[in-house]
Amino acid sequence: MEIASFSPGRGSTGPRAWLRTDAPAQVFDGRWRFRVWPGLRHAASDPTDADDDGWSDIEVPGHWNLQGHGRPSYTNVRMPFPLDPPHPPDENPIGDYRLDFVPDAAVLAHRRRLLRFDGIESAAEVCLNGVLLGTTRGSRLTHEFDVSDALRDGENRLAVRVAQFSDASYLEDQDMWWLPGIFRSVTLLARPDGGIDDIFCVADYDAATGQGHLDIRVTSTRRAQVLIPALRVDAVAAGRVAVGKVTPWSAEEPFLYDAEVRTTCESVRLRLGFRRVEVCDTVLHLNGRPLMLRGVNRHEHRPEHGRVFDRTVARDELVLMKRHNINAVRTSHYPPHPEVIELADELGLYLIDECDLETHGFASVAWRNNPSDDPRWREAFLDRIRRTVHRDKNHASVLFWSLGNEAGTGLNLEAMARWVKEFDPSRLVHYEGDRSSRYVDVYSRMYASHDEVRQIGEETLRPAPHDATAAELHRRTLPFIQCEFAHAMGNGPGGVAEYWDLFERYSRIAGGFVWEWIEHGIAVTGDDGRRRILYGGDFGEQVHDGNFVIDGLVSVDREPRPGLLHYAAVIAPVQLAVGPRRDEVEVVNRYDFLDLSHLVVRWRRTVDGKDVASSVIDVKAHPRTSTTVALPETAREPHRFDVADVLTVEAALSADTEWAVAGHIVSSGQDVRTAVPARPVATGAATADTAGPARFDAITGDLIELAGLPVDGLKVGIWRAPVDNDRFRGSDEWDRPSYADRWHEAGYDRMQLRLIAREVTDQAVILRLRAAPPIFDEAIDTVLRWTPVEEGTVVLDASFEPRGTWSVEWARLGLDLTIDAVPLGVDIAGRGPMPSMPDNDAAARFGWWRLDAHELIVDHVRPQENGARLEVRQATIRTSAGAVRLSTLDRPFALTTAPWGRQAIASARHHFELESDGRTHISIDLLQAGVGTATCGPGVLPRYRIPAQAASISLLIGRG
Ligand code: IPT
Repeated sequence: MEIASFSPGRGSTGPRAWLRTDAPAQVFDGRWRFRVWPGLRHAASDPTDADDDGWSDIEVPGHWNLQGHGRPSYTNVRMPFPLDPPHPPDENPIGDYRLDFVPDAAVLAHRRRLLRFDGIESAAEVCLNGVLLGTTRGSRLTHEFDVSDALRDGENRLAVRVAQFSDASYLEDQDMWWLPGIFRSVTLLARPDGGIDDIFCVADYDAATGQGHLDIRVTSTRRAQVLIPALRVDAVAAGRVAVGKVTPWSAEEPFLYDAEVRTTCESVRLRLGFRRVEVCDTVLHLNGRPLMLRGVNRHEHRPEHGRVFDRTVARDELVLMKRHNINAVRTSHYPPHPEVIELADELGLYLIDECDLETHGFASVAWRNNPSDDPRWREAFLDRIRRTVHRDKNHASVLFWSLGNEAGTGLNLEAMARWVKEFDPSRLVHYEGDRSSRYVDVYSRMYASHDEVRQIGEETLRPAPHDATAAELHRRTLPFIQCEFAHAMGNGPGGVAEYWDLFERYSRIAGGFVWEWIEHGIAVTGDDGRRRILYGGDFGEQVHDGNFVIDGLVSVDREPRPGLLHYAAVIAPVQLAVGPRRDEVEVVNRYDFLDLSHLVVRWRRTVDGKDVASSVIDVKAHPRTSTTVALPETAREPHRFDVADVLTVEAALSADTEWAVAGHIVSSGQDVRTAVPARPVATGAATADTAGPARFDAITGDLIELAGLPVDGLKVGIWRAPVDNDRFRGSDEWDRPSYADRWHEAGYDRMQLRLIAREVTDQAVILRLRAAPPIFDEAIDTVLRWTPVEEGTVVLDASFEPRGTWSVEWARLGLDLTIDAVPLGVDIAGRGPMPSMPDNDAAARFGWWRLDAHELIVDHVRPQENGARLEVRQATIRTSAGAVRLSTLDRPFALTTAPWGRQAIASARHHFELESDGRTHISIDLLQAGVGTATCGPGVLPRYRIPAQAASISLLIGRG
């Protein structure tokens, strides 16, 4: 087997569209026989050998290292073996697959037959009945072999030898698990004589006239007809066919026409969406209108099955995207299973369909010998893009062909772009690595900072400098997208709303794609029988990139992380803002095509947790316009309240769609008016060690009992268990250590408390404390004044005054305490129901939320700070020993409640290592820093950082 060449695979028939046909087919998914060798030199010379020793059963499609043979391994950019192209390492598992089968009579009835492989990682050699059919390269690409002669009536033996690594690995260095095997279906296809071998159909829409046209090319020896019943089209399928007025396709209204292309021998079903994508004067247009891409990067991943496709799961994923206002997917970094493209057509998602190409490993040597610029690899590059484009060329959802990801620059990429432009001028070419944008149709970047995005937005509004190069002048004519931004790793990403403001502000900017959709954890069963989610390094890899593979908006089981909910609110296609006098709602229609008639907009007024009025308002607005709608008197007539008077406006679907039911909320807005309870009168019942329901240690002054509960506190906290973004240096501060390191260096994680003085008056117990990190001389002088008030309650006035220089910003500023009982839940009047961080909070609405214990924490695969609810005004913390109630008497606070402490979180490497310590850990934070997106991109924006500062809060505390 040849696995060290520069060439594409050999022996397959030319690439063509993946078509739905009535020609017979036989799918070979199921149990195959399998054996694995440690390297090619060990492998039996004859992969088809009759001997049954050493073979066992395996599931196809599947990855062998998720089925008990070897172990998965993860690297991001770096190659797990020496950069020695085109050679794979000697230590290179070789899997032999074998299938004995009898072809269906229906297939045998046709003289021509093809054997199709939709995905084999990384290189295969295919033999049928001892005849070598050829080899494959391009793991996520389709390969077909002509088996007309090799196929027998009766018993057949198919043998496929697969190399885990090959020359192809150098071109497939995507940030994901290395998962070898036949992981997509294998199908035997009958090819009727006079049948339809290929179709290339461009369904074009002319927005000026409303007319549709088909440009259709059919590969057949017979004459083909195209039929579109809904348009009464019955025409010869050749060249340009006018089809009259059509309803155009868009993600907002994914209108598809069922079509049939047929000869006398075969019929193929197509679902056609008429649309036109183009660039008009720096603006991305679809169907004659500007287009905004609200995107995510989607890898194919399932925790138990890797990249093996499951239609139900994939459909659910796309539905979940639609429910979260996502309208675009970059198929990072390879073409997904072909049915994903069909689903995108049906559900309405714009695609950047990306070629299976990434040579990122060469970045480790400053791109020396990068295959992208080495003529020996040229055919391999061209083969990959041809297979990508041919397979998916008939789909409305595909607006862009992407040449690949992170492959540097070079002649081979240019050649790919040229081929695409020539073959399919109806779509746009995308490639991020071409910074000068010489051979692409859109200027694309990843993780550009807010400032840079602003500059890019502005540059097309100003004349180019007189010495601008031709490339620069060309780039200035292009729309801009961020093909990756807002790295959704762990608790984050922060700063998305600020990006989106910029995307909305400049017409040149056509949106962006969050990195990334799903976390790629791998599920295994632990010794305790429980399911565990693992990441890089957990399988004993020598070279790995740890939890960098856990960076999604949804968990591995596709449960939304808070980041997804907030992203959905940021990109919501309708924005609702209640006017300051509550007399009107400003409605911004950000849809590109819809006029809001598909939505019901309702407002609701909630006073101290009770709904007091609501009604539906009539809203109409053309796409990309805004309007104001009056609110009735009941929205604002005076009402007494103790905590909050909240007006919430929600826009919901008025009818069921393919992806959500009527009533599904697309967007919401709020006006919140708050009040604070009057400060109760002191009862004058303080003693040396009690202040109403608060009891203090006679020696240390520590709080030991609160509202009848055994507690430990109060401590002053300025540190958090680092989130992933805290552990990395942001692109804005490359030259500085990460915040996690800075906090640790500065001792913030080891604060000490010194009691300066305890004063007891008949009104209050006053504790003067100095909270300070070890080693240095900064300090926070803290005064805790406990004033017993009416029956069983106490007012705590806490004030903080920093002393010294404090050169590192704080993670937060708050009071920490633990209750010696397990948490049962928390009821808040505050922003929720989901957790938020100050720069990642767009979806959090003020409300009276009842949260159960499991809702207090987010099970991040790698533990980190999480679970804060912001702007809380009242909270009841429920524990197994009873409840305590807090209300602010002035500013709101952020509340974090967890069954474990921050040190435990920070030192655990996996969620499953965390065990409740039987206590309830509570933080009442006056200030919290944002999280930013430093794992890739800029760190926390300055406005969300917290330099040392004085602050104070007054709380009323009692039994819950
Ligand atoms: C960028 C990659 O394109 C993407 O695949 C992923 O690895 C992401 O980073 C990080 O999760 S490349 C990076 C060097 C900016």
